[in-house]
Amino acid sequence: MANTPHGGSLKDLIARDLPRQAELLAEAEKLYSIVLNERQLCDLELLLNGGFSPLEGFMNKADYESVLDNVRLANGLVWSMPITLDLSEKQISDGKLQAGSRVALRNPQNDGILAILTVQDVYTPDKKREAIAIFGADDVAHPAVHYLHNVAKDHYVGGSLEAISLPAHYDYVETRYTPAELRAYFKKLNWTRVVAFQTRNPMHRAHRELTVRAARSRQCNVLIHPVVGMTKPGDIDHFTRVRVYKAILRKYPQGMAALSLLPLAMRMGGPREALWHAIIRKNFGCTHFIVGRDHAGPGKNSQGKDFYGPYDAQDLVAKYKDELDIEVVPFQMVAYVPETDEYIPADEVPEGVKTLNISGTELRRRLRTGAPIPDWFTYPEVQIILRESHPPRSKQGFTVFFTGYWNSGAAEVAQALQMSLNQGGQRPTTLLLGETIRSELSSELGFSKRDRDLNISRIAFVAGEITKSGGAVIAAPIAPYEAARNEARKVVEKAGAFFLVHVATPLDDCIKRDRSGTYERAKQGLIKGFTGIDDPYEAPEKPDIRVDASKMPVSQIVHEIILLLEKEGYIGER
Ligand code: PPS
Repeated sequence: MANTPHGGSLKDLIARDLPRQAELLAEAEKLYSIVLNERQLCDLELLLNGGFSPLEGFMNKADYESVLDNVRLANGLVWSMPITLDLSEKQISDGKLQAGSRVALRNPQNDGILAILTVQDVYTPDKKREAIAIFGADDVAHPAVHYLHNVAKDHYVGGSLEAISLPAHYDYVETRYTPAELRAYFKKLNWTRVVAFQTRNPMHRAHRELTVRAARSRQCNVLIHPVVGMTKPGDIDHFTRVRVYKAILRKYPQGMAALSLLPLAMRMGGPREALWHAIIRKNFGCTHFIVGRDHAGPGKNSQGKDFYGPYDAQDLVAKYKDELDIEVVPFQMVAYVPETDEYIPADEVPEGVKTLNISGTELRRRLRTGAPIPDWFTYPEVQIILRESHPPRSKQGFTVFFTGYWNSGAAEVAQALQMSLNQGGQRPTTLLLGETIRSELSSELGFSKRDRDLNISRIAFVAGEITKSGGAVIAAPIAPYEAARNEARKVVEKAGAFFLVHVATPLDDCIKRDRSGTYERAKQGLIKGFTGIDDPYEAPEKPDIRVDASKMPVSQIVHEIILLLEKEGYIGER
């Protein structure tokens, strides 16, 4: 038998409201509607499918206050995390929202209607108080406190939900189970004791070992229950992680473990989050839950100290143990002992015995540089998956972005650089010369500041997409404005490396070298707003390379760029 849901019954609003679906949808189409953000969408999904039982809607003021002050709902049931719907003043006045209003909630991905909320109350939270009560400090270094102050709107709207539809998913659909589905799955498998493992990271040998140890100690089956909603910014994307979990699953004895994805928006709330996670797992039918060291820890605060102690989460769940009805299995990380080639709990390592570990930072470094990752740390299958989505720099894309006066020599250098890179043949190379872009992408644009900025942002968009796909981009517009260049860097750096090369050939030399008479026509006013003549050029403050094509031959400039790319690991050994 799967565990009893928190509060006694599963609040599967989808199942409850299914008979009225058509009627609710017809009503919702006429109501004022709110398009949820990504976090609200995650919360809604778990409210609708019963993952947040006994909640049947977003918290009203009484429940919210009680959760803040007492770690309980107003009815006394243990609950640790506010589940609130934050709205702006404008949304509240546009929708004339007050007790009794009915509002449609829409999916931001496709605008589809998911639910109707019947408003109980509209209230204004004291965000500082919430930050301190829930996360322990009003410090925006904490991602959820940052969210609270910078993303969450000013008012909360409490109310009950009627379900119309769950958000559709298109990835790993076969591994997404609602609480009801997971309970049915456990029943089918005859699993009566299930220990859930929460994770937002790839799993390695150590995690396999600690989950098997937990299962052994409590005679359980294992549910790998990773969060695929929202995790800590900077985490490895869930697409990669799920491939890893699927590979890890094959490392458990046949029939011991299962995988289900949890569309939760984590808050990184340490102790309170651990309690919340335990309640959620109870709702998914699990009887046991592993709470590790520094569970859902957000890292360092703005003073450089950890927000929570390593065992705060375990201590808080222990405090509510009698009311939780899910057995928490506290676990320290296991450590690898090379001498015996085994993993044992870190606190059981005898004194003087050497252990090995690879930190997350060190793993990322090895992935970035292509340095070997030992088999004792992770399975070869996992390593292959991680390397596919984190290719070493020699396989990543990059953009070399030139800027300089017209006729500075940048175009010649750009073309020569393309030849040189093509000769190496490590990746496809795209040359985006000013004239090509002007004729292919920006033919309707002129040379006002606005048009030039738009031109550069189009180049940046294309460069970013190609860089993301592993190509090399060489772009050579005039790009006279620092802000537009900085913006281009930001866009491209989301996808890979960006190198700014300033071809700082003095204007006089650019004019002297001009055999087409373009500068002459600009001087005569036949071309208006020409860069350097009657339009500004802002030299970049911090280019990665600055060269003067009137003093250095093209081949030497190219070589300087090649040396930089080699030093940064983008070209060279393959
Ligand atoms: S920008 O500022 O980066 O958007 O400029 P860019 O796209 O590189 O455009 C440079 C080409 O446009 C011709 N041209 C002008 N340049 C600067 N100012 C004005 N007013 C202007 N009018 C036309 C310039 O000669 C470059 O042409 P190509 O064909 O590339 O040599």
